Amino acid sequence: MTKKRALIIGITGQDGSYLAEFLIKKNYIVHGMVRRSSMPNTQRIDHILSTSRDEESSNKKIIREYGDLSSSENIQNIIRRIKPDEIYNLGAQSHVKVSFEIPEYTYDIVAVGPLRVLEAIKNIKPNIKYLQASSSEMFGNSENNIQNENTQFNPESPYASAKTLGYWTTRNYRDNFKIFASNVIMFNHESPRRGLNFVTKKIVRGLIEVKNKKRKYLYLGNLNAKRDWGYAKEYCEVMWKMLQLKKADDFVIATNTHYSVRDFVEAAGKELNFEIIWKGKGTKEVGIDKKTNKTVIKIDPYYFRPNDVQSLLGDASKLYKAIKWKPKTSFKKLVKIMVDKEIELIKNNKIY
Ligand code: NAP
Ligand code: G4F
Repeated sequence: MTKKRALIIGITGQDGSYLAEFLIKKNYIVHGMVRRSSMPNTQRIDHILSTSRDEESSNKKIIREYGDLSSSENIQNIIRRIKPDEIYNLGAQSHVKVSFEIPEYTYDIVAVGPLRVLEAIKNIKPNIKYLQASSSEMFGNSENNIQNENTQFNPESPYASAKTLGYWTTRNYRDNFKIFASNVIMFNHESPRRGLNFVTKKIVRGLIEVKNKKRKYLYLGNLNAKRDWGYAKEYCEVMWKMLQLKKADDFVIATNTHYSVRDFVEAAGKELNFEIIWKGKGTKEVGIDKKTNKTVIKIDPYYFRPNDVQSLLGDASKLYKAIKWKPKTSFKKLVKIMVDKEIELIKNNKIY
């Protein structure tokens, strides 16, 4: 049987690396778009990165395609050459706060990027199946306490607005040009491979460094925001399942539970033998380790956003029904996975 060929855009990121491992196990030939950089940016995929460009001798490894979502020419050349069966667009400037600082760049990559890919699919090989990584951030501060596929979008950051454009572009190409194009509307998902400046990874690494006396305090922003945190490795399997359905469609993926940033600090602290209690209010609030009476958490307004989404909670029942999938990793387990792996990474002087 001929092997299926997938192109993953954003392969060096958290999700791209898990998806690549999964597709390789499924016997796919996997090509991955890697941005050119002056320093290696492939830490998360080095263990599965081929040294060969040849599909035959790549031997269950990823073939690197240098590329960038900012360039139509580049995207078209890659698609024309490798003619994939499936494209997973996970590439993005994915940090919400950063999007307020570089809105134009964020729109270019996050909103126009999907358009560039879909236009290339339409013109080069319209039977390619396309998956767009959409975001729960599109719901913003919603009037609905629980969000699903029918909840109105209310994007409140440049990132969310750009993702909303990407979402609609995907639907337009599905409806107007009959392309198999689906949106996976993902609520927050974390793992040891999460980028260092997202709050979960920052808390885990920061608290370990406080424990190891490498730093005195961990500085955070809004402690009260609630997120529906799932495990990234599980969500990547869903992406593949969505492209195996008979019809393209849009699905929310979430755990249907949510916790605050404060809860995450306490849970990660517990794994590290801290007992964190809170004193003070607003920017003067501190997190203190009850066992030593030392302050470990401080607030730095630098981490506040011009507008923050206060609560996200997903209802993924449509997905559960369509592919019989349910999340397996609880919040507590996720925190433990992240803490245990981070201790090992720090010991080995490694960053994912
Ligand atoms: P991530 O770790 O930040 O990875 C983003 C990937 O996009 C990286 O491979 C990055 O390359 C690549 N990228 C950035 N700019 C690019 C450009 N101009 N051209 C090509 N590639 C570019 O994100 P993630 O957590 O894996 O998330 C995957 C996708 O899902 C993203 O689109 C994100 O917006 C979306 N999403 C994530 C979550 C979540 O909770 N994780 C929730 C909803 C939606 P470098 O490694 O070179 O930076
Ligand atoms: O970890 P975060 O930066 O994730 P955020 O903004 O929810 O975005 C993530 O999830 C989206 C899906 O809903 C994705 F689309 C997006 O790509 C990304 O993966 O922040 C989570 C919460 C926010 O309310 C933030 O204000 O944590 C709060 N927070 C508090 N202190 C902090 C910090 N966030 C960061 N990054 N750093 C802090 O020091």
